[in-house]
Amino acid sequence: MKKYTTSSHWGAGIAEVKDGKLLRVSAHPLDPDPSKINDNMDSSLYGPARIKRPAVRKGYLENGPQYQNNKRGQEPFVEVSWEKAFELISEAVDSTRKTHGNKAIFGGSYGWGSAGRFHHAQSQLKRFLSCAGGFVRSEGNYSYNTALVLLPHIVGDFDELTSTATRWSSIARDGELVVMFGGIPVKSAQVSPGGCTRHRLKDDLLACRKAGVRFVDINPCRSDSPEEIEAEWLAPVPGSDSALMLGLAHTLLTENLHDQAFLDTYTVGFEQVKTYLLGEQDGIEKTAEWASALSEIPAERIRTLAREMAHSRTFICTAAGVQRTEHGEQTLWGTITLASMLGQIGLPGGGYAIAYGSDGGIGLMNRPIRWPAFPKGNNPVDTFIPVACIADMLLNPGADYQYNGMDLTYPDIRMVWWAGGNPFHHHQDINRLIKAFQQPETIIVNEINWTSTARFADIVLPVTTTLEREDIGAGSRDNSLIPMPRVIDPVGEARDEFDIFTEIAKRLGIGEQFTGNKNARGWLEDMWQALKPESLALGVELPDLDSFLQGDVIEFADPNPDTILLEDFRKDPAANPLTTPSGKIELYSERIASFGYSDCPGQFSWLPPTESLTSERARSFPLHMISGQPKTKLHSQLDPGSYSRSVKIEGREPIMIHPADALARGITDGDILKVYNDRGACLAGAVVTDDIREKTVYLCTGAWYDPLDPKAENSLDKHGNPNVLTQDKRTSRLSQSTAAHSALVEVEKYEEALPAITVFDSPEFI
Ligand SMILES: Nc1nc2c(c(=O)[nH]1)N[C@H]1C(S)=C(S)[C@@H](COP(=O)(O)OP(=O)(O)OC[C@H]3O[C@@H](n4cnc5c(=O)[nH]c(N)nc54)[C@H](O)[C@@H]3O)O[C@H]1N2
Ligand SMILES: Nc1nc2c(c(=O)[nH]1)N[C@H]1C(S)=C(S)[C@@H](COP(=O)(O)OP(=O)(O)OC[C@H]3O[C@@H](n4cnc5c(=O)[nH]c(N)nc54)[C@H](O)[C@@H]3O)O[C@H]1N2
Ligand SMILES: [Mo]
Repeated sequence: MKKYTTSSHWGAGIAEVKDGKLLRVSAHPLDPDPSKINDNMDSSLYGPARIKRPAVRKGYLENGPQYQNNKRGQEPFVEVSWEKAFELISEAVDSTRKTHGNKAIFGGSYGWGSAGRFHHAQSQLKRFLSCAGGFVRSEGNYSYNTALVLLPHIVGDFDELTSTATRWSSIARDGELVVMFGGIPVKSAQVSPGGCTRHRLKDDLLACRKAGVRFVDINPCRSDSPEEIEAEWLAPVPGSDSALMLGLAHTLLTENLHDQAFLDTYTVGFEQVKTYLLGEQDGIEKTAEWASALSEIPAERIRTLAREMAHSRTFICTAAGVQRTEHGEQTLWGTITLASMLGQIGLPGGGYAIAYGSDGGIGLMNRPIRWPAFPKGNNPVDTFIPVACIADMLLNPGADYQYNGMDLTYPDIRMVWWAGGNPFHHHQDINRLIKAFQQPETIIVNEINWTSTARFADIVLPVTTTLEREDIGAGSRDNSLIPMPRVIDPVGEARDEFDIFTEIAKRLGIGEQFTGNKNARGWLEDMWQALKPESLALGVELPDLDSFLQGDVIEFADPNPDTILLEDFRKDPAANPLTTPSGKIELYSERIASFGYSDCPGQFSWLPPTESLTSERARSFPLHMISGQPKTKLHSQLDPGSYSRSVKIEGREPIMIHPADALARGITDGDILKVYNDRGACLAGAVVTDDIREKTVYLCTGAWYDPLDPKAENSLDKHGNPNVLTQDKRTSRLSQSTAAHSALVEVEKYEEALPAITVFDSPEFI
């Protein structure tokens, strides 16, 4: 047996290979808290869902491209040679750009793909499409998009702020109280884009607890935060965090517990906050009682918590998931407003953080240098969409919409090419997405597996996994270089994306432009050489590329172990102004106010959600569904793997439900439920537990969409994909982010014979 170090988004691992076959990927010995997601690797690598050969949808092969009313997802596929696939694709790219221009090609291709600096699927596709004349791109992400758009207006660039996030070590040393909106899901921090060598969050949290730091977890679900931190659990109505924050702020104000000196020196707009809290703007005073009615947290606890926060060194952390709700911008503006009133921003152990726990790096580690990347080239097309507008764009060509102060128009898309993402995993309201996916003339998907997205394509290209190609691994917030040697031969006829795009580029006469006259090894060599001088300056002498690939991780020193967010700004705000219009924290933003968006006014506000337990709609669908990240996989990746399957109930994704809600519906633990609303329905396996608040259910994302009848409209999903239930509505016109966590459903026991899961088999071929 041979062992090789390798990397994935869930960390460095050891690939164990015998007779050319992967036996398993085991934990890296340096990792104190390795991810079990690795346990899926061997079982999903060779399964029937693996794409073995290029394939074309029958109707597309017979009739060619057609605009609108396609039958994607309903027809069998025909396996073809690579040569035939290249020919069809070259024709489609060329005719699309000649007839409709390059702005008819959508290459947004959102998704996580795999670790590795060179074989990054999205970069490969984007470079190719740029060379071919350009494409419509997407902006932002599904993760923390409101932060990406809102924060530059009110405090600064989000990526900059996360790379200077206060370290947990600072909280252990100087903090007393951590108030967590959305908890601190250690399962989420097992994942880090590009990988990491050590998973640190659990140890860092335990160190805080040992040092006497107290935790309050404001979260409809208890079990997402580790038990060992002994957090007090407050379970609000999902989507009510902004109301709760206003109630806390009202207590701080009316009991004179706010730090007026901090507010005067470092912020603008507190006067507006004050008038809003006191009800002078809308006639509603945002008292603890008012907040309690919306959040169901007792008013007295809201008041005492506000006092505890004012009298302690307090750190507020808001999980990314909390902004993935209607008006999600407000939960972040609220976090910053509250932290400003406490006046501890920039002090050790105090202040705030956004998206701690969403990533194994934030607040824990940083990269020592900017790792090299495969250059995407210059895209000559400047049309883009906010990433979550994909279905809106495909369904409404030519329609006007607003985004971050801009008036934009949706392009008329004729060709979609996806590489490294799974929109049938990540997008909301899959039944609407299915309609959107019938619009374009051609859809091409590069994939490892027969995901639902691949099943809704015209041309499907099988690509290699990280274990079948060589690469340089490095996490975007990690301090190590991780070798990624090729450890097995490609499965079936799978090819590397670089190789695929090289072939198509040649046919379009842009071969040299795409390859830069280098093969994959040549690119890797150049990237490796580029790392050498900077590494040397940090005291690390890199070996040659071959020795690295056959060797082990190379760790650098932590570049900024003592970071405290906005420390310099606090010390000298005149010398270190923020990048906001005023140079200060903007509790009222004239710029945002000037956009005139009723769904995102110029200051932190409570905007009642249309889908929540306090909305009218709860009469028809009385349970709030949260759809967070799955512990056993990364999104939809490795869903056919053994660890992912081990938690399923009769093959269905588990759904958490409170004992009272279960009892009222005659449901017992282990029952299969039909989860439904007016957008769709899916099956899921009941986990009856008081770790979830009443009237709330929790169905993780990640189960591959598996329709009972692909030809029926709004078919039942047999497997448990929450996105057949979520709404395809944005947080606001400001950021146009996903509001996935705002969804109401009803559940009932599924009494019919259980249909078999078929999405893990290959589709029908003729
Ligand atoms: N309801 C609900 N929906 C959500 C969320 C939620 O909280 N609730 N969360 C959202 C968030 S935060 C995110 S980031 C998204 C994630 O959504 P995605 O990033 O789209 O999900 P993944 O399953 O990671 O999809 C990656 C795909 O790339 C494929 N892949 C891996 N490596 C390669 C490669 O080298 N080449 C190619 N061509 N393909 C490759 C994998 O097989 C997989 O199908 O989901 C979002 N959706
Ligand atoms: N194992 C694993 N780890 C992952 C991923 C994965 O797929 N699997 N995905 C990665 C990605 S792309 C991302 S963006 C991050 C996301 O990381 P997070 O955003 O931290 O994860 P989520 O599970 O979406 O939500 C976080 C918490 O918000 C809580 N929550 C939901 N709605 C509300 C609400 O209305 N109020 C309050 N107070 N809490 C609420 C949920 O109960 C959950 O505990 O995770 C990353 N890590
Ligand atoms: Mo994400």
